[in-house]
Amino acid sequence: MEMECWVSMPKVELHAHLNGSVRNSTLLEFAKELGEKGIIVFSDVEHVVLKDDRSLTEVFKLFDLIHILTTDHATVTRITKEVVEDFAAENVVYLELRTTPKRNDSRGMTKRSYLEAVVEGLRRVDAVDIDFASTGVVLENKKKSCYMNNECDGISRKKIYVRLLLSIDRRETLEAAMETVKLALEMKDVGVVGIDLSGNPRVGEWTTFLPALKFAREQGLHVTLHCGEVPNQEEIHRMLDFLPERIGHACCLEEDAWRKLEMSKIPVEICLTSNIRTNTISSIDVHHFADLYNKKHPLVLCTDDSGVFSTSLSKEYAIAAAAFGIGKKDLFQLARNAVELSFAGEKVVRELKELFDLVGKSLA
Ligand code: 6MZ
Repeated sequence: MEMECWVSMPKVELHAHLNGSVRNSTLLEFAKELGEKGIIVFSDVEHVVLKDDRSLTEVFKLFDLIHILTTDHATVTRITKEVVEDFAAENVVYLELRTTPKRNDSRGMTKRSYLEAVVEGLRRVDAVDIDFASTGVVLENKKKSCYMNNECDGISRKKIYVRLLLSIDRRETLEAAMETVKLALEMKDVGVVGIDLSGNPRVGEWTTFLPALKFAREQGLHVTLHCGEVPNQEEIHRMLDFLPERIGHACCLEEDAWRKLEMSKIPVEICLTSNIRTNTISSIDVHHFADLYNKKHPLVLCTDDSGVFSTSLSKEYAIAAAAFGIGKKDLFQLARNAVELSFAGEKVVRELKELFDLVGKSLA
């Protein structure tokens, strides 16, 4: 099927890391600037940024590099704006964007000021209309908005809903994680809806963060965990016992953990290209997506790090269609079902479903 059909379909993105979703061209532009200032050697960085196949270990080395390139408020604002506009351009109608608030004393950056820079990026989005605040603030032109330009009358614009998840990095201390959760609570009115636990799965113990995750949940924040990116069965079991509202990846589950996942019905954020590129799954035909999909387990297709893995949500749909033989109508239904898995709340879920139903009618 033509790529265009996956691009034009409305989609929901629930697992995208901000710094992993930066365009290569933007990263290279930053690298050039830092190279000219003598802070880094441009050619070394260029080689790493443009490399295509990476192990999981190499991916985390690349994130350290990306973080060097993106550490100041103006840069964080710019990448946020670009990432949202890129997702909107391929008709992602709801984006739950996650990022790790970072403190950087040398730049006068606190976790709070980092997050404020992200929110400023949302405010600067101008290529499309954006709804990013849970209180319902919509920044839009006076023009009517709709999800696809080509279906509208030329005056209308695309619209994207954006909500934020704050990530706790497994390298952090419990104290830093608590700071992130408290920040999330303070920033609920600019669309922060939950907490994610991510970072190098071979680093740290997830139990370190359990008090912060429990606190988040008690305070009404939604929680999603990266679970089973490496085969640590003890951790996988304990994570599933915690009953997070969603988990990311779920790649390395042995039989009893797999059964536990199926029984629990915890929705899974599936990142096909990421899993294949990092060799977490050996090839697409043995990917657990097929089993979950056939068993009607709640799941959603996601990009993870569209910049780092040179992918897009449309490509992920195209890959699923080709690898598992799923037709457009069924993948449209999968995208529509994913609306229910968002952390955005009833009103947004209702509005998104209406939008999907409107488009669905035109497909029928
Ligand atoms: C685990 C990942 C990840 O937060 O700086 N991250 N954590 N597994 C993955 N699979 C490949 N991909 C990204 O975005 C980058 C950060 O997201 C997490 C890592 O902590 C990475 O440093 P932010 O915007």
